[in-house]
Amino acid sequence: MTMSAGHLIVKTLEAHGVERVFAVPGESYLDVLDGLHDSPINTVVTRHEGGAGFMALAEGRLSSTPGIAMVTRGPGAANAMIAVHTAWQDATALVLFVGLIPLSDRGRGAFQEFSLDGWFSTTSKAVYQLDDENQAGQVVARALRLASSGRPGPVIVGLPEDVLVRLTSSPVPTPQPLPTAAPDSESLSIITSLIADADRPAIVVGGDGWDANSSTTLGEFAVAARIPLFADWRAYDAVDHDCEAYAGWLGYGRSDHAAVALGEADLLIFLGCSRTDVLSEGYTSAMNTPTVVVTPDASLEGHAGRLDIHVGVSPISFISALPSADSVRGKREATWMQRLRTEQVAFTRPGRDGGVGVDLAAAFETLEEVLDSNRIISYGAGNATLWGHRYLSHHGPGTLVGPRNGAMGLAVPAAVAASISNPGRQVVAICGDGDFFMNAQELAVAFAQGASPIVIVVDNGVYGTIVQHQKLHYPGRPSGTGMVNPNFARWIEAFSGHGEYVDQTEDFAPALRRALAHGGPALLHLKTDPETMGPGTAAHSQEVSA
Ligand SMILES: Cc1ncc(C[n+]2csc(CCOP(=O)(O)OP(=O)(O)O)c2C)c(N)n1
Repeated sequence: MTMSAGHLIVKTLEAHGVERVFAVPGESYLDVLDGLHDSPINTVVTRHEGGAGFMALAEGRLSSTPGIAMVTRGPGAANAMIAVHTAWQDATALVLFVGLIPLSDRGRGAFQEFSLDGWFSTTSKAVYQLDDENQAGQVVARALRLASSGRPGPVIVGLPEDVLVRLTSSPVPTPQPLPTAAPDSESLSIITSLIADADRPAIVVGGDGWDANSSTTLGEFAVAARIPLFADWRAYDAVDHDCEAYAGWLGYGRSDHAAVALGEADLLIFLGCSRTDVLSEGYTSAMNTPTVVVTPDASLEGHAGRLDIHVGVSPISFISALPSADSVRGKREATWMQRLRTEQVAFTRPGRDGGVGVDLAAAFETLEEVLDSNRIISYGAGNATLWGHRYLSHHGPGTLVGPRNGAMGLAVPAAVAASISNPGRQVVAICGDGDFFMNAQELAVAFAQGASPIVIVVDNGVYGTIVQHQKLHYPGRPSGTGMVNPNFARWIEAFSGHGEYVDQTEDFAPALRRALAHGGPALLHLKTDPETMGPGTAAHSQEVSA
C-alpha cells in the first residue's frame, strides 16, 4: 500500500502499541499531524515542548512503551531539551520526533535550522535523520526498540518536511519483542556464595521496568534471606514500603541511618541501578564495598567504584532466577535487617516542623492517611519534595514519577500525563512554588483531556533549596532567590478547576477532602515558612538537594 512517509510513521507507532503522543505542532511536520487525524492514537496537545517532553517521560516510566513527544525545528527542539536530558540521566525510554527544514535547504542557515546531531548527540542514545522516505517505518521501529533496550533512554528522530510528504510503498514493520537474557549459572553461584558469606549485605533497587510480581518476589526473598532493601533516589516504588526488609532510600534527603548503613554494608547488590554520584554521597561512601550490579546496560553508564560481578540482565529476569533464601542466609542473624527497618519506620513517622503557615509534616501525614494506597505521585525538584519522599509510602511499581536528575518543572506535566493514562486513579503532583510555575501551563492540558490531577504547591516565596545552599556558603547574603507569587488557587479557578489557598495547618485536611471530592483538576496552595528548609531540618542538615 502506498502512503506518505509521515503517514507511515503514524502507522508504525500504532503497530507498536503507542496509545498517545505529546505534541506542540509545527509547520515542519504537518504530514505526521495529518496521519494522526485518522489515527486511534490520542494526540495530546501541550502548551510547551518541555511539558510535552516531561509528559512523554512520565508515559515511558509508567508504561511498557517509550513515551513519544513531537516538536518542531530549532525553537521546539530547544524547549524539549530538558526532557531529553532528564530521560538520558534517568535512563527512561523516550522517542522525540523533531520536524526539520527541507533536505534541499540543509546547510544554508535556513529559517529555524539547527544541528540535530550537535544538540542531542551527547544526551541521547542515538540521533536519526529520516533522509529517505522508504526508511520511515524502519527508522521508527529502530528508535522504539533502542529507547527500551539495554539502559533505556531517549532517541531522537529528525523529520525533514519534504521527505515526510514523499510517497513510499514500504510496509509497516511488524513489532518484534526485545530478546530477554537469563542470568548465567556461574554468576548465580558466585552471587549465592557472596550473599551467604556476608554479615551485612544490602540490595539497592532502582531504574524503570519493574512489575508487581518481581517486586513482591524480591521483597519476600529479602525478608527470608535477612537482607535490607534500599531504593535509589526517586526510584522508591520498586518495592513495597510495608515490606519488613525495606530500609529507605539513598541520595538527597535520605535518613542518617541509611547513610550509616550504606557505609557499614559488606556486600552491595544493585538491581536496575548502580553506584552513582547521588547514591554514593558524591562518590565518597561505600566505593570499595564488594559489589554486584544487575542491569542490562553493558556499558554500566554512571557506575563508579568497585565492581565484582556485573550480570547483564534486567532485574525482572534476575529475580525470576533468584537462589533460595535458605541457600544465601548463611549464619546471618535478622538483627541487621531489623535494625535498619526499625530506624526507617521511625524516620517516616511525622513529627512537627513548627514555624508559620502550614506545617508540612502534618500536611503530609494527612496525605498519607487520606489518599488511596495505589495513588500515583509525581515530583518536581527542590526541598518541597522531601516531605513527600519521607512521609508518602509506595506499594508497588508504577506509582512514582520524579526527576532523578533534579530537573525542575516535571511535577505538573508528569501528573497530567499519569492522570490521562490512569483515569479514575488518584494522581498527585508535589512541587514548590518555583517548580510549579516552570510548567504550570500544562494544567490546561488536563482540562482539555478530561484528566484530574491534584497539585500541591508548597509556597515558601523563595527558591528554597538555593537559599539553603546560600545560607551554608554565603550566610547573610541572599541573592537571586526571591519570588513574587499570585494566588495559585484563583489561577486554576480561571479554568473552572477547584483551588484553595491554605495558610493554617488545620485547614489542610478538609481542603484535601474537598479537592478529592471535586473529581476534576484541583490545586491546593500551601503557604509555608520560608525558614523551614526540609523535614526535620535541624536534625538532618544533609537535606540540601538538587
Ligand atoms: C530546570 C532547573 N533550574 C534550576 C535548578 C536549580 N534548582 C534546584 S532546586 C531549586 C529551587 C526550587 O525551588 P522551589 O520549587 O520553590 O522549591 P523549594 O526548594 O523552595 O522547596 C533550583 C532553582 C534545577 N534543578 N532545575
